[in-house]
Amino acid sequence: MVINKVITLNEFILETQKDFPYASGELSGLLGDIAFAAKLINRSVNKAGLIDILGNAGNSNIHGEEVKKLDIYAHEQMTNCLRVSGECAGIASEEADGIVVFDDERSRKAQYVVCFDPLDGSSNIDVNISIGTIFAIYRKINPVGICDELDFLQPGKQLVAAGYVIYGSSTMMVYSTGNGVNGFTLDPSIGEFCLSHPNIQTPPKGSIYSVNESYWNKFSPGVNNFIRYCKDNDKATGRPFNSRYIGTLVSDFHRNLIKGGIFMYPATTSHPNGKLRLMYECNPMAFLVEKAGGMATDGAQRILDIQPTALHQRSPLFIGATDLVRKAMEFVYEEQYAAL
Ligand code: AHM
Repeated sequence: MVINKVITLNEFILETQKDFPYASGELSGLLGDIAFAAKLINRSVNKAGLIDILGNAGNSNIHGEEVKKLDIYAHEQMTNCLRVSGECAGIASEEADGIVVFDDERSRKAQYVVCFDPLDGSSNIDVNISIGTIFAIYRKINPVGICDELDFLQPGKQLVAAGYVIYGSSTMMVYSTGNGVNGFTLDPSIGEFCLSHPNIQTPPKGSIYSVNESYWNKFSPGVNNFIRYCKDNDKATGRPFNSRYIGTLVSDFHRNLIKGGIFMYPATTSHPNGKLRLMYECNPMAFLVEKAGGMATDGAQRILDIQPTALHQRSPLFIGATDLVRKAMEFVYEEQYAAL
């Protein structure tokens, strides 16, 4: 009989973080706090159809988008778990206009700040399609005193850790502290995330493309030419590629990470900077994909090199298997050169 040892997330964090350069236990604690918040969010997501938590909260978030009750709940759970931990100096969330500074005695000494999208893909909540939570952890620039906005406005290459939780057919947390990407599936019977996807590497060659094609008349010709390339017949490269689009970044990204593909949310004529947020959508996913052997660009530069200037700034995003992202860039650059 083969008995596989189950490694829980907490065991894994403790084991891997002890060699971390700044090991003080703070980062381990933070990851544990985020996992705990995710369990609370997961509990509510699973009950979404049962209790009166579905539907609009009756107001808009700071971007003028419809806010669901679960968005607010998820934001509060993440914020509260991080606030009481004393390991986080402050947060930036999609659901908060500015940063939230934790000003109690312990948090003032904390070395990390966290950016998060508490519930990504919220328009999919009502229709029982998978959604997620995305997080990005930075070290404070100035170790002394309370945090300020500059502690958050760091390029993604400065990230200490990033990850996401996907509330799908099972609930999974996938994260990296810079050394490998690991996935943990929540076992509801014991309430623990257990290591299920060690050392995730994304296939270098992808065969899936994910983009909201309904914007085709708002994309640049280069993007449309790449989409056409994906649809063309070509035995040698295995085309046409499969088109898959869920409309939840976490879910589209997760599938492509495992199976190999490209996700795109390019600039459109109505959204010249794309739709997705740099700080808590593009950066954490770019960090993960690079650690898993893939790449991420905004069409002009590596996502992780972008110097942010505003908490909620948007960025175009091309992310996934290296061969497909490079191929997409060939079409984008061709268009740019043709315009010179
Ligand atoms: P949200 O913050 O309102 O959930 O929006 C973000 C989501 C992403 O998860 C997803 O990739 C994208 O919006 C889908 O947008 P669209 O419906 O324009 O294709």
